[in-house]
Amino acid sequence: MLNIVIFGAPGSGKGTQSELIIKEYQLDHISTGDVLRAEMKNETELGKVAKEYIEKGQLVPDELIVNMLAKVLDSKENSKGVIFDGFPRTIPQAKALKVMLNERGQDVTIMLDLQVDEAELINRLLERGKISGRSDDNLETIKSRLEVYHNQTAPLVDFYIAEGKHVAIQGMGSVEEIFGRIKNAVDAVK
Ligand code: B4P
Repeated sequence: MLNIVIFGAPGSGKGTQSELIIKEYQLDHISTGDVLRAEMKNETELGKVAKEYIEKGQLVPDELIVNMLAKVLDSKENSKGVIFDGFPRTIPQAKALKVMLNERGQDVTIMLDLQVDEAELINRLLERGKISGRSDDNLETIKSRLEVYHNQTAPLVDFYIAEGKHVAIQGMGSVEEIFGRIKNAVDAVK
């Protein structure tokens, strides 16, 4: 099993690179952002709660995310491995993922930490906002998302360094260049 956590600030290229990784390694993809946006679109109970947090640039509470993730993970039982995109985003989520995978006789294989300058992140998200229609791709919300990232999500780097799973990936440059760096890192552990 090849279980990859793709990690980085908002706009660092997690979703973009995930698509290429899935094709290359035939993995299943779990994007908590995509699942939440589908719940919002379908106006489910979870979607209604999530909307309130996402529109403010805040994280959806851990308990809701972990329950949601457990259900999605059960639906991927026979896969060659999973790419976790946008999850975990907090230390409690990382601990919960470890328990969930260990219960299934698995673990995280590698954590790819996409490193991108802040000005570039803001620029990418503003550009995406022009076409995505996403309610969180505006300057005010982007600023809160970046602050939340620094306070709540960035500490995960130390968690995965301690686990011996962390690999830093230079996330500036063309999509293809960055994917080349990712392939080198994944091929070294698979
Ligand atoms: P996500 O959907 O995970 O969104 P994201 O971090 O904003 O985007 P991502 O990093 O995937 O985008 P990408 O860089 O690929 O989360 C949205 C919200 O959902 C969160 O703020 C939170 O509220 C909630 N949420 C999700 N997961 C949660 C969790 N686990 N716990 C709690 N809450 C959670 O793309 C950005 C843009 O850059 C694109 O337009 C792309 O085309 C462009 N781009 C990518 N690579 C590029 C490159 N190399 N050069 C130039 N442009 C590039």
